[in-house]
Amino acid sequence: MKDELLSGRSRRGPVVGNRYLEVRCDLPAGTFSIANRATGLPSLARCSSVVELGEPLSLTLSTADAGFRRDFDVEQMRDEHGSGRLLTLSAVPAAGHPELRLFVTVYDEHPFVLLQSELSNTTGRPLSVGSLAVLRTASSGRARLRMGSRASRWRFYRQGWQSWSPVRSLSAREEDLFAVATVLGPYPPTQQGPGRFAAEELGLLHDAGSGASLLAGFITVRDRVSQVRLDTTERTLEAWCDAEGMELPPGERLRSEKLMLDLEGLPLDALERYGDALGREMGARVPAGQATTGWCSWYRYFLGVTEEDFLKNLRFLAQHREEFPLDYVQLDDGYQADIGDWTSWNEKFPHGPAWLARQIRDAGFKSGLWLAPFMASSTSALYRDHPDWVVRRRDGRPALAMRNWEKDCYGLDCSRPEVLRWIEDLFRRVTEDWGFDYVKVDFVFAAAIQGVRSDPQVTRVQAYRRGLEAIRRGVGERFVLGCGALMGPSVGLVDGMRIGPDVAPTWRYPDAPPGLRFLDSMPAAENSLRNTLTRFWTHRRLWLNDPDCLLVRDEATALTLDEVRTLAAAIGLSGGMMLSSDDLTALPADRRELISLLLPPFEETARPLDLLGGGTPRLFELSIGRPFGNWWVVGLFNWRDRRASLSCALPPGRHHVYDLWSDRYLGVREGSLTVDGLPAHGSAVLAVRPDTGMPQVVSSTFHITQGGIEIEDAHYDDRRRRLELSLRPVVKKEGSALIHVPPGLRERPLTEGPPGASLRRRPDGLLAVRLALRRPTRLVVQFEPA
Ligand code: 9PG
Repeated sequence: MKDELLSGRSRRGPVVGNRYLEVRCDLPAGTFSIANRATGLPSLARCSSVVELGEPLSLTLSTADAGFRRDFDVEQMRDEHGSGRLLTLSAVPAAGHPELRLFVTVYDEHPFVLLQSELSNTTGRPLSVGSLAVLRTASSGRARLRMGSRASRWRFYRQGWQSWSPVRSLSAREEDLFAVATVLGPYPPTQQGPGRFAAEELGLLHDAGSGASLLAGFITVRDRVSQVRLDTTERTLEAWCDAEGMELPPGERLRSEKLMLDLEGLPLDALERYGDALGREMGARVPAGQATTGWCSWYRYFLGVTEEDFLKNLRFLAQHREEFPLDYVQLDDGYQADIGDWTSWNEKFPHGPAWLARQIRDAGFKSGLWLAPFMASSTSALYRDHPDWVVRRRDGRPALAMRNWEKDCYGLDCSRPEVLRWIEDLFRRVTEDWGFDYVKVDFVFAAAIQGVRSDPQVTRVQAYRRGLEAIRRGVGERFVLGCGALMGPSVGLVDGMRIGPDVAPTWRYPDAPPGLRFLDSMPAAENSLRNTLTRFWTHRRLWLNDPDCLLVRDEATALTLDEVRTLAAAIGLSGGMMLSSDDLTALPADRRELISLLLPPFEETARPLDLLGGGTPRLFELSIGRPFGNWWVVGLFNWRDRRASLSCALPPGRHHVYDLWSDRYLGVREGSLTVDGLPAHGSAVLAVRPDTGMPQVVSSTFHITQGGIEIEDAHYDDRRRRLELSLRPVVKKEGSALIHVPPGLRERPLTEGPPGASLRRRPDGLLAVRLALRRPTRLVVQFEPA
């Protein structure tokens, strides 16, 4: 059996593989090598699995240690990812030491391999376990990590700890992103120097020279803080799980999280495969249908929000339901007596929670409420009454989770059953007694901070998940939006997830002290936008992405119209949640239209084509396929502080290109395209459609997708020289279908269309059919020889 399941067997040990990759074991050496089968790159040679043990043994155990007796086994397997083979390598040491095991799964149909390590305490005494490094590549000689070219051609995309952690790719010349503990990263940052990176849960290395990609990511994150560490100067990679010095009793086993190594092809595809696998393993909750929409009080009223501000917007929404058919109306921070005291509402909300939720319901919307349920401020009644409920430092003092609201805030100790009961009861009260349908649970990273918890056998990630599970028990199937929330550990427990730093009515964070290293994560439109693009792959795989609110106002803002449009373009093309956060009563008509242009959210997701290029991606491409035709909507973003020209490659063939923001027809293009003079922080939203040589739609201005929702059918009947369109109403009612008419034809007056529809030739030659789309509409344009 063993032999049949092997792909081969070398003199030194078993080999398993599939058509994409190969894993070769060297039993005498205790190492394994993994490489792409077709190209040999990436190549990770002579890897080992390593465990760090704490007191009393204080030693590093590696599968490659001398003195081990090593063996292997192979079996056929099948799990949620598919069928394949499981290779088990065991390293059995001399008496008195624990055993190490490595599980290697190769699937028949996937270009990735899964690795998981296990420590068995066969010593007869308790062990303390520091960490489990599932994978450590060779640190010297020819066996070091190979991608094909010099490390100067490498770029590393790295996942961040939580919602607000900045995410982008970095070159070997750059320093790692600065993830200040306790908020943005799991540990106090260390000064590592350029080219040394520690990614949370997932890192993707791409070699621009060879085109090779290597994704290393944990597809379970239920128990341990897990990192992928890359050193481009040493050319080493390590995938590592923190065991927090926990005790492993004699006879028991401890496993690492499951690591995926993907060695194939295009970086964006690899990220999507990783998201799919993580979602499958962790049981992702992904609400079906269009992404959630709503209105949120925070980015207009901030802490000053009053009941009257809120009701004013609620009334406006009720009166303009057609224009703003939003699902939820959500109250954010500012109602509570203190952080932790969620059931005492302050004097700005005289009627209290149940009354407010009822107003929202009665107005015909679902109601949402913000809470920071895992935090307690030093001044709160919660902390006064339960000082023992917070995570502590070793010296016994409460550990600071964060300073905010001009207060010291602590993290709740979710290893305590009484804390979990309090959380569950709180959320049952919020939903069942008060009547809220949606909760935004914010600053939840606070449950996972480093520190001492009452149950020393509960890890940071386990405590965090127990807290989220308690929320879930309290709210049932209602919508939970995670915010300030850990990435992997939240999968399966939240429905929606904030995937970036806060947006703000300013482009860049204004008064940063010089040298502030976490500028990338401060509230600013620019920072929020970056992650909307770079975390595209989590949407609908792990949850619904919340790219944060759309701000379109022209009062109480420093954003220019170009910046507002850029925000709308990124949110709209992302397909993510669409939450508005303006004083709606103060919006002029042209700004209101920017909200309706994004409604309903499109069900597919754009991809940042240059994610592994430098800086923030400039190309965000949505591909739309319909029975009547395929097209692309391409967001082109100018992140620079001055006017710039931006280019993008086009698919093969001739294409009509139209830019929605400038209302410009760019003509028929082939090969590539340059948009000149994009304003600072501005964007273009290009509809790119293959040229049919016949009359055809080049854009529709009712929705950001330029036809993705409103065009049900479009075809040209060559024999009768008729262009026939079936349109269905969307939220924006007034707009145009823009039609290209090839030379030799001219239009006749409209034969079929809604009353009031008009035909006009634009100076650029496009035929504009202006119409109001209030019901399903058929439009027929008749042509004749010119
Ligand atoms: C309410 C807000 C909004 C917002 C959340 C969160 O100091 N900080 O690092 C910090 C980060 C984020 C933040 C506030 C402070 O915003 O993302 O949508 O709900 O809380 O206080």
